[in-house]
Amino acid sequence: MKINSEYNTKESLLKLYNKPLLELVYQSATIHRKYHNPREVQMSSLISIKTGGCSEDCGYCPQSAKYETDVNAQKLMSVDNVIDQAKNAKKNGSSRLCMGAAWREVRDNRDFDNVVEMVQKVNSMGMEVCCTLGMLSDEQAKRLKNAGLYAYNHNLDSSEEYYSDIISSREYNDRLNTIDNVRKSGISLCSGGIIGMGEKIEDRIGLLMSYMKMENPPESIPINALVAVEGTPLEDTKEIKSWEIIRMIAITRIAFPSSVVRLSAGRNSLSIEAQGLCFMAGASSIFAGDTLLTTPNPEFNEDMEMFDVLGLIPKKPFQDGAQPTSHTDQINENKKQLAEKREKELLLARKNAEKLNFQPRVIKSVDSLTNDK
Ligand code: SAM
Ligand code: DTB
Ligand code: SF4
Repeated sequence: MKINSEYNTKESLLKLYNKPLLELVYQSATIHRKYHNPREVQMSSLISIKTGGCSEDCGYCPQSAKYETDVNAQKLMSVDNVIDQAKNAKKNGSSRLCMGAAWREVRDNRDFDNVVEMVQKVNSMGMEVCCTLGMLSDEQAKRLKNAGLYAYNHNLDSSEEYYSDIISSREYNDRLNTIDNVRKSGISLCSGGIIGMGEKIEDRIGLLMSYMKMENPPESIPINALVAVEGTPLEDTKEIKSWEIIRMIAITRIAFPSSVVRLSAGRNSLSIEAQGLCFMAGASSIFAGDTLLTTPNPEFNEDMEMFDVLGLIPKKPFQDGAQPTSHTDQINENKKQLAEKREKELLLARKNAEKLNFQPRVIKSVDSLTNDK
């Protein structure tokens, strides 16, 4: 069941949100175990393949070039480096890899060509590959799908009403357009939001209502709690209480019974008990590893202890959808063929020069040409 039509209005969702906490958790846990294995939690790893220097002004984000934070802008990581990190993540039990780039939008350039290659290689390792690269055209979405991308993450982050309070460099509709392009390409959609940015409860409900209105709501809904970072406009925002996260997870689970609800950023301030209630309420995924994109996350060993204490088991890949096939990427293939052709031409030219006994002119050193000595 994609949506729960009992809760497809703002009023019904608000009433649900305000239910006595344990009643709410009991209701969401009941739905959760009907649609999911309650012991399974997916470990997903994040790699920040392109960090910092982003032209957008998202008020929560330490990677925006508009704010002075500790994040230094870096170039796109190399394909080899990404694959090494992906192998390590797989070895540690992650079945999904999410590659994030601090881009406003994807551009058709060499960096994107490399991201396409990363997608092909990680998919061939048998992991679910997810990308979050900013806005995407329909052609770019098709190219990623062809390369074997499993999911695309593009968050609406809050309600349409609250959006302009946190971001001025793009509009809600821009996000919706990318979501549309992802949908048209057939890539699985991961889209959710952040709570604890100073929004009202109605804005949290508004975020879910945006997904309710979709013909095809997201298969994956990450719920992030704001990680307030020094230097960003939201640096002094008061941390939200764990039960607000639990409530948000519970209503998301009830409203979208078959989607995967992800307990995402903000786990560093949650006890094992609080996280346990999040899993009970319907979360079935975490980001594993001591760093999210740029901010801290619980250590791998702490999470292993938590899995042990709570009796959780890591979820295997492709339980909710088949592994995509990676097809040849024509742009990268043409580039490769051109490079091979050039290499052959160069080799031939060298051979011909040797045949003609061509001796390159030896240029005398500058010293020997001067009369200074
Ligand atoms: N640039 C791309 C974009 O904005 O879609 C991809 C990367 S962006 C960092 C991915 C998501 O990270 C954002 O949509 C937001 O939900 C989340 N995020 C960023 N900074 C955060 C913070 N300080 N606390 C919680 N979540 C955050
Ligand atoms: C999502 O919703 N949360 C993740 C993932 N999708 C890309 C990112 C969280 C980022 C938290 C801030 C940081 O580490 O920079
Ligand atoms: Fe850029 Fe994404 Fe951060 Fe916004 S959230 S500033 S688009 S990296």
